[in-house]
Amino acid sequence: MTSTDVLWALKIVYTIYAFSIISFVGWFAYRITKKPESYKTWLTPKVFYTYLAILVMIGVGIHILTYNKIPWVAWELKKHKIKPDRVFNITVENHQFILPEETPITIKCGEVVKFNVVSRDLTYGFGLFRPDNTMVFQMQVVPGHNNELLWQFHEEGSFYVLSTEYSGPKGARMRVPDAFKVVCNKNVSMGVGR
Ligand SMILES: [Cu+2]
Repeated sequence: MTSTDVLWALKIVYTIYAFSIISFVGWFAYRITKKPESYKTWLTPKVFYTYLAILVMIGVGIHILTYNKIPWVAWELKKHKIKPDRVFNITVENHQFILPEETPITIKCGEVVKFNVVSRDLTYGFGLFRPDNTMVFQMQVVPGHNNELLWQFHEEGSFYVLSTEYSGPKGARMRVPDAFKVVCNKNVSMGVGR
């Protein structure tokens, strides 16, 4: 499954789910505006709570079934067991990303890299994007914490960094063009060159 397929599936699933929840609110509005004498309805408390229970089960179910489809969640779940090949310590301050090396920073295909992003003031986002503006991954950068993300690149190209979290009007300009460059050596990826 590609990320485009995943996005489509998620859009459909969550649209249906959102409408189910809206119908729940609709039920409440219907009940509250009705005159007490006309209270005979098939929508009894029993039906109401059964529907609520089903919604909760579906909601939890969607998360359990899809967590593996979101590209960075699998890494998130096993990252404590993985030793990265390279670590990039990135600082964010005054609406600016401070990268540890001169850009573009070159990464090899297959290398496990850890992005550790620390904010000195606001909550930001750390997102990595392809030149066609599709997203590779993103995470929230909360001040006072080590915000870590593990990644292994399998695609060659140049990637830019953009904050994915609202941090005031200046946040929209938090873009580092060509921040990372991924180089895939065909021999290495075929297991010959090492
Ligand atoms: Cu969620």
